[in-house]
Amino acid sequence: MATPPKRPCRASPRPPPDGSFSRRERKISIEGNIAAGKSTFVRLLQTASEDWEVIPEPIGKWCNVQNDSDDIYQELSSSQKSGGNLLQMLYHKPSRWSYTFQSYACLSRVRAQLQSPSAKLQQAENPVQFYERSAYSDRYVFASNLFECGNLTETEWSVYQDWHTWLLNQFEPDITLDAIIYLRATPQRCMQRLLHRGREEEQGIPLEYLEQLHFKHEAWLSHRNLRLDFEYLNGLPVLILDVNDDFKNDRIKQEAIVDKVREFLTTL
Ligand code: UDP
Ligand code: D5M
Ligand code: MG
Repeated sequence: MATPPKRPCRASPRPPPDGSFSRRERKISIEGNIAAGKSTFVRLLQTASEDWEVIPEPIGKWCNVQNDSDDIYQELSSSQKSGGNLLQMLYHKPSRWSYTFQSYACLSRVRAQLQSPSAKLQQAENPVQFYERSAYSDRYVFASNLFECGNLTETEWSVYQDWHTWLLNQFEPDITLDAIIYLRATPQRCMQRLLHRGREEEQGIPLEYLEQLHFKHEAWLSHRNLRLDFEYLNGLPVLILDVNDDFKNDRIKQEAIVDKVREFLTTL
């Protein structure tokens, strides 16, 4: 007889009344500053195990916002279909676009975090979904910093926090994370990688912005002294990986990193 799985399969998207809900797959968010190396890291994880699935950040959507449910939209040519570039708009005029960006970023993160595991992952023995960032970094790193810099007004920040808390609570436990992996690099190293990557929208980002985001990450995931509205986040296991030295083209470093991830998973 087959041994029953340690964590029973998800039968319905809602918890049973006795609160015994659990899902098989682990959900782990990969956090870190802009250009720290998250996408490079998740691509590495994707190839490291059949049991691991990666959900990248939906940056393509932010750079080309489209309304494809609109009837008129269906009749447009592809050049007419090209929508707004919200990331560019955010960097160009943050005081105008921060709130809009945060609404769309959060919507796309929640959608991503609700994504069911692929058919392949459902067959896996120890399935893990790795997300490139989460709805929590949206709020506790980016939105919070934009507010402190005056790019979200008091009213926008209050409204945002209100619906963010409500929305995420509605979708618990489906979007609840099991752990976080924090890729830590100095703001200077991130700036170097950002320039090397050459994403057009980001070329005017000053070092100061990366420093602000770095301090937010540190407070949240290293010192763990940020006040968080979601109680469970305070006790969430966090693996900190130093990625200041290049790992992209170094097989030995990559193997060491993957080993650390495997070891971390055994502790969850
Ligand atoms: N990169 C690098 N060495 C590393 C990791 C990343 O040169 O060890 C480069 C990568 O090729 C890219 C840039 O740094 O050009 C930013 O990396 P990525 O897009 O993975 O960062 P993210 O913004 O997703 O954290
Ligand atoms: O991040 C992708 C890009 O998107 C980078 O310029 C930061 C930006 N980003 C991501 N999430 C947010 C939120 N919530 N607010 C503002 N800006 C955001 P990368 O680090 O390259 O993966
Ligand atoms: Mg990325």
